[in-house]
Amino acid sequence: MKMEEMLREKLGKEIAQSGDEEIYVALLEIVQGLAKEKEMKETKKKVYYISAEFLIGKLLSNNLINLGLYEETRKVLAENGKELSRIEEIEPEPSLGNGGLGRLAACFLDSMATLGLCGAGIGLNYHLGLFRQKFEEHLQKEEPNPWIEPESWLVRTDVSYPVSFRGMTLKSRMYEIEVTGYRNRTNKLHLFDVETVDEEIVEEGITFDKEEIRKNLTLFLYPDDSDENGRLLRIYQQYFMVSNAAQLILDECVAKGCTLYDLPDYAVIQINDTHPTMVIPELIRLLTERGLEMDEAIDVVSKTCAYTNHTILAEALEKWPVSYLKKVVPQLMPIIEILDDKVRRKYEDERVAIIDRNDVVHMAHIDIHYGFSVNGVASLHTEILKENELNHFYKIYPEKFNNKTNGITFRRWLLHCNPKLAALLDNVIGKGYRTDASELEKLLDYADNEKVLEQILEIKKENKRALCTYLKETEQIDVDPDSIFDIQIKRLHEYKRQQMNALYVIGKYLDIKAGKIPKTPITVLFGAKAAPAYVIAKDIIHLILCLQEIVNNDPEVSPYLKVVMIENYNVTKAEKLIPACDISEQISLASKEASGTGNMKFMLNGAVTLGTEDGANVEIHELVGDENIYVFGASSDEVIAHYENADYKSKEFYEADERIKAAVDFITSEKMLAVGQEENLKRLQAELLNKDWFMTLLDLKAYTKAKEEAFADWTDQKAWAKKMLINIAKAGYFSSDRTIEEYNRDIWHLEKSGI
Ligand code: 26Q
Repeated sequence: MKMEEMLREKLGKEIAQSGDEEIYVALLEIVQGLAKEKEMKETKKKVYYISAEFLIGKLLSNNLINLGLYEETRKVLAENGKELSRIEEIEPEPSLGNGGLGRLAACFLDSMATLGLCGAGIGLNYHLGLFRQKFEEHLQKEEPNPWIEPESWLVRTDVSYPVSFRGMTLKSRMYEIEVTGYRNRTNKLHLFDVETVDEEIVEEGITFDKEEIRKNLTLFLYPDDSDENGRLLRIYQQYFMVSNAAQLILDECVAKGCTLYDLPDYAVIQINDTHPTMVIPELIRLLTERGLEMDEAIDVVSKTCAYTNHTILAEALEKWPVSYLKKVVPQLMPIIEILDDKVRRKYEDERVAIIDRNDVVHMAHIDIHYGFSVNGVASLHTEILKENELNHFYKIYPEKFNNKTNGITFRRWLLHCNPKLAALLDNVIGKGYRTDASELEKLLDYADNEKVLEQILEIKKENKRALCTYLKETEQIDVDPDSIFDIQIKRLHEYKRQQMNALYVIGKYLDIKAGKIPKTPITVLFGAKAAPAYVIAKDIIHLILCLQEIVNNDPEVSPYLKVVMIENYNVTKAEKLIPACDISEQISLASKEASGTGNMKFMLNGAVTLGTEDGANVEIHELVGDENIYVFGASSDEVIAHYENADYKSKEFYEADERIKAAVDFITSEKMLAVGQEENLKRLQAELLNKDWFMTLLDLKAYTKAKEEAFADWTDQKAWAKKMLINIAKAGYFSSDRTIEEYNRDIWHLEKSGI
C-alpha cells in the first residue's frame, strides 16, 4: 500500500485536516507495523549486545529512511501542506545514553540489521534517562529527562523474569524497540524495567532516595555514585540488566534446541565495556543451577562472551569492593571467588588477579580471563592496551586481543542529517555508497572538478545557514553564517580538553582587544554535559559560559569572535551541528581518547579535523594525508613517558610563555569575576597551574599555531573545498557496516539472513 493510503486509513480522515501530533502518531504506528513485517526468522547463532547505554536518537526519520519510505512520506505530507521536519520535532529523543559508547551501540544495532545479522541489544529502560542540562547563572543544572510517552516506539511485552538480590526478588518487565536495517531485516532492542519504579520519588533536581531500590532501579542512567548508596544502586542496576539478559539468552537458545553445553553455537555475548561484566558469573550460576558442573559452566561461558574496552582511564575501569557485592548479589560471590581462585592458581602476577589484596573485584579482569576476545576500538587504543595498560594480560593471552576500529552508521550521519550532501553524492558517484561505503572513494575523481567543489561549498553554506536559524530560534543567539564554524561537541572531560579550546578563545579575545583583528570572523561552538559530581568539568562549563557572555556582548569583539555553548547537547542537536561544521575539534590528550566517533561524523560531513594524534584521529590522518588534517601536540609515547617519569609541570609552561600566562590569568580577571563565580574560576585556574593532569598547557602553543593555520587556509575556499572532498571520500572506512563485518568475521561468526 502507498504511504498516502496508509496514512489516511490510520488517521481516519484527510491528511490535510489532521494535526501534526495526529500525523506523528499515525506514522509511528504505520512504521512499527512495517518494521515488524521485516522481523526475520532467527538464525541458529545470534549476537547479544549488552550495554548500559543505547543512545539511539529519534527514530521516525531513521526508520522511514531504512524502510525506503522517507521521500515518499515527505512528498505526501508536503502535498497536504505538512512538513515532515516539523513532525519529526514532536518525537522526544530517547534518553538512554550519555556519550560515545552508547551512540556506538546504536550505530552497531543499525549495522547488524542492515547486514542481515541476527542480533539484539539488551539494556535498561531508564525512565528519566541521563539528566537534562540547564544553564542557570552560567552553571550547569541537572533536571530529570522523562522521554517515555503513551505513544512511543517502546512496546511492552509479556516477558518477565524474577531477579533476586539479597533479601528481595524483583519481577522484571521486558520492553522492546524495533531496530530497522537499511532495506533489510528488523532486529530488536530489549529494555528491561521494573514496574514498581516511581518517578514521584524524585525531589530537587535529580536527587532521590537511593535506598528505595524497588522505586528507583530504572529511574536514571548513571545515578550519582559519590556515596556508598549510589554505588550500591549501580550494582543493583547492573545485575538487574545482566540477570535478565542471561535468562532471556538461555530461554531463546533452549527454544532453538540448545542443550546448554553447546551454548557457544547459539549465542555470542558482546560485553560493552565493564558495566555488563556480571553476566559472566550470572550465566555460570544459572548453568550450574540447570545441571552443568562448575568447570563445564565456566568453559561454556568463556566461549560465549567477548569484551570490548572503551577506555584506558584508570578511574573508568570498574572495581567493586567484595563487601558491596555481598550486600547486593551475594549469590555471585562464591562464583567470583572460584574464578579468582583459578586465576591465582595459574598466575602469580598479582596484577592479573580478579579479587585484589584489598578485597576489591576488578571487573575488566573477569572479562579478560573468562571471555574469548578482548578488543580495543581504534588501532592506537588497541596497541596501548597491548603494550601498556593490559600488557600483563596480553602476555598471557595474545590470541584474545584484537582491534575493531569504531564506525558510524551513514544512514543517520549522512542520509538523514545531511540530505543535500547525500543527494549530491547520489548524482556524482551513484547510490552504491549507501550500502558499500568504500564507494565514497569514487569522489576522489572529482577532487579538481570545480562544479562539484562549488556544490560542496554551497551545501556547507546552506547547512550553516540552517544552523544559524536554529540557534536563533532555540538559543536566541545571532551567528554569522559567513564566519568559520569551529565545533567541539562531546562529553565534558578534562582529557578531551575543552579547557584548551577555551584558553584559545581567551587568547583570541585578548588579541582582538589589543587591535589584532582576525581575517575571518570565527564562531566557536561547544556542546557538552558534565557528570553531575565532576567538579572541574562543571567549572570548565562555567568558564565557557562566562566567556560566551563576555565575548558576545563586547561590541569590539563580537563581530569577529562568537562563543556558543549549546544547552543540553544530544543526538538531535548533533545532527544539526555536524553538517554545518568547518573545523572539527578532536583535541584530546594523546593516548587518552580510545577512539572518538564524532571525529568520523564530522569528516563524513566535510569538516576538516583539528586534532591530536589520538584514537581514530590517527587513522583519519593516515587516510586523508597531511594536507587534509591539522595535527599538533605531544605524541602518545611522549605523553605516556611524561606520566611514567612524573615530569610534567604545567607551571613551567605558564611561566615560559606570555600568551599562555595571559590566558590563564584571565580566568580570574576582574572581567571574568564580574560575570562568574570566584570559587569556580579560582579552582579551575589552580587546577591548571598546579595539576593539569591532562597536560593542557603542554599543547596549548602547538594547538594555537595549528588552529591559526587552519583558519588561514579556510579563507582560500577553493583549496578548502578540496580538503572537504577528500575527507568525505575517505570516510568510507568509518562506516559501522565495516566495523560490524569485522566483528562478525573475527568474533561472532554468524551466518547472514537478510531479505
Ligand atoms: C565507570 C565507572 C563508574 C562510573 C561510570 C563509569 C563509566 C560510565 C560511562 C565509564 C565509561 C563510560 C563511557 C565511556 C565512553 O563513552 N567511552 C567512549 O567510547 C567510545 C566508543 O568506543 C569511544 O569512541 C570514546 O573514545 C570513548 O571515550
